[in-house]
Amino acid sequence: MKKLYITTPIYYVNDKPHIGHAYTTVAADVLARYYKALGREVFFLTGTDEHGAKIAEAAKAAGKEPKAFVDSLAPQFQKAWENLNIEYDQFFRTTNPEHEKVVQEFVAKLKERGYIEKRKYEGLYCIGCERFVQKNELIDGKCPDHNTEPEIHSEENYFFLLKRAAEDFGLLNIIEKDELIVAPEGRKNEVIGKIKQGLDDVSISRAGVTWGIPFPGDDTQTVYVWVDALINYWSATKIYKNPPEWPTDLHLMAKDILWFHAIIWPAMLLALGLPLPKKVFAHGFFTVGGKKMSKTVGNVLDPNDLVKKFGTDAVRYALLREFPFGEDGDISEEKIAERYNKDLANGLGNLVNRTISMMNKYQIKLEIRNSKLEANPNVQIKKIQKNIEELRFYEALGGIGNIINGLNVYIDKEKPWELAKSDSEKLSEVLLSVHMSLSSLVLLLAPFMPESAEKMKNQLETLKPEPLFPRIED
Ligand code: ME8
Repeated sequence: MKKLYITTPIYYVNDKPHIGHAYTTVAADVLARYYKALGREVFFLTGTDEHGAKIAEAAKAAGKEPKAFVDSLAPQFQKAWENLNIEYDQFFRTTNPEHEKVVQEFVAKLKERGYIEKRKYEGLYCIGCERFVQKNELIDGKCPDHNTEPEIHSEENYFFLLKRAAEDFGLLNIIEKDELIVAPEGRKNEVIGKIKQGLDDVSISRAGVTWGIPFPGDDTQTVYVWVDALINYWSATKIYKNPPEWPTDLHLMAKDILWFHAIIWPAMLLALGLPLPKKVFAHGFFTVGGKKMSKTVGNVLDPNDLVKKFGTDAVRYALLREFPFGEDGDISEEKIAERYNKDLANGLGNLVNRTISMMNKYQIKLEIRNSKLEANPNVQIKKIQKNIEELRFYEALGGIGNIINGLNVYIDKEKPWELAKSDSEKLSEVLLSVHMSLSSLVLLLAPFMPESAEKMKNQLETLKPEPLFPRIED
């Protein structure tokens, strides 16, 4: 079977990583780990987007040359992913010289096939978004995402003939028929609606930006950073020793960049006669403490700080348990702390601890029983697996939470401490069935909380209890 090829966006290195980047990356890691545990080979790609005006400006503001600047930032992403226990297969950097070659070849082929044309263009450009914006997207003359006024850019550029490519290859039909799955359903409908409104061709070179890959055949221009960035997914199949096989199975991202992944990228691939990604999934955008994350507001959450406070697994868990993956939501340190105490310390941690402690106290030996287990969660497990496979992480964790609560209630109902006085047979059965259910939960928890699941497994095997998630006071 083909290696499952999963990607996150490659993040801009104009600043250090924040919790928004962590969100997508953790989700991708959960999926990758889930499939690996099932024995499937997986290639999980993440990385950094290092060219373009936005990065050049940030470098200038930091008083550094762009290359030195990106070289200092890319490792910060790698470090953050290490702290979050992200098991990616390759970390892609767009300044990799081998990638530059692939991009030039890719663009040159688009030109050869007649999908690139030189045109004069004037428009409003938002550097924060790294794209031309339309007047009707602005609020009080400013980009709503970046709260800055776009600049007027007037230059001769090379254009990718998006409209022609989409029409020639029937992109609309491809998306409607799920030959390229755009998910969730609501996003698919948005994309279809936008295609039906009509597509504009895309300027794919920049005359004024020197920090980029020289445009093939015209080194007065550089390749538009978004084109350079999207090609990373293809490039990865060319430049590594143990490469994944094209096409990608899943591109994960937030809704902010779905347009690039669901329209522009597939259209470029179609124009080159390359197979399309199987699925593009756009999750929601979250605010922090009710506000859009921004330096000015001062609510940008650093994943490293959160890991220090709550531990790797609690951060991974809390991110995906706060609101459904496809929807917008809100997150904050307080919410993570609450989740931690409620679900992890009082819920899971307490359940594991009390079960093992009672097994020790009442000297219950570990043995496999054929008895009908009242607390057997098999049916729920199937449902949870399906939820993970369909990227419903929130619901999957909700299902796990229900099993945990169910087991706690089961113990309270059966009262092992009373059975110990009257019915030792039943006592063993109750505790062993909880123990067995917990053992099967380990497999489901492992993709979300790899370290804790491992600890839990060891404790269940050795019957040596230790608090998994000590309560956080304050
Ligand atoms: O767009 N909520 O990079 P970027 C949820 N370099 N997810 C969030 C988020 C939030 N508040 N903020 C950021 C780029 N993200 C390009 C991508 S790919 C070929 C090039 C996550 O650093 C989410 O995955 O702006 C979003 O799509 C991505 O970070 C944008 O990262």
